[in-house]
Amino acid sequence: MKALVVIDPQIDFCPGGALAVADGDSIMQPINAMMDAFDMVILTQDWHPQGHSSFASSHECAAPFTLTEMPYGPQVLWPDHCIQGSEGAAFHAALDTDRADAVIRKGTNPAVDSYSAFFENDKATVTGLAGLLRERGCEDLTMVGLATDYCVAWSALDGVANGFRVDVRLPACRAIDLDGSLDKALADMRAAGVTLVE
Ligand code: VGL
Ligand code: ZN
Repeated sequence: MKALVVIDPQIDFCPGGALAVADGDSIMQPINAMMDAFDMVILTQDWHPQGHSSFASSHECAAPFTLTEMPYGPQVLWPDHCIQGSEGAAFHAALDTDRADAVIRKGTNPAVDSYSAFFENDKATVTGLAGLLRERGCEDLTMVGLATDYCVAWSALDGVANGFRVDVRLPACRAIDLDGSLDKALADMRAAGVTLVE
């Protein structure tokens, strides 16, 4: 059984959004075209409460895209984005969401960010996705979405760590690329046994 895991295909990560990823909207149609080849389609949705601790605006004198230290490790501070119920948190209109078997929302704990579809950034709190996939007999995961170097990479690495076979289809991903983060993410995924498909 094969699942397509579509990471954060949301308005705020597309041009014009609060944390826009260059060309992010261009992956929606290619992702739609992939869906029929899979037994399951999972969507993740970044879903933060107002005042989330990953927002620069929640910290005094902190600029977006700078680093801070959280109890669970280093954390990039982001512009406010994907606020629960906001327009920017909605799925991009060009994505065919009807085919989705499940939607995993993440980043809801105000104190902990959550890049990965499996774990919050504390590496301890689970989303339940691994259990869902295992119970459905799914062992092969294909990941696409936004952003390659953050939520896609962290999800792919945690997928492999959870014992799934994972490939990432790079033409259906787009990156933020902050200070070399894309090269690092690609190297980390390769080293962990994620198959990168050009
Ligand atoms: C993401 C930064 C903050 C992502 C989510 O989807 O890659 N990046 N929240
Ligand atoms: Zn976020």
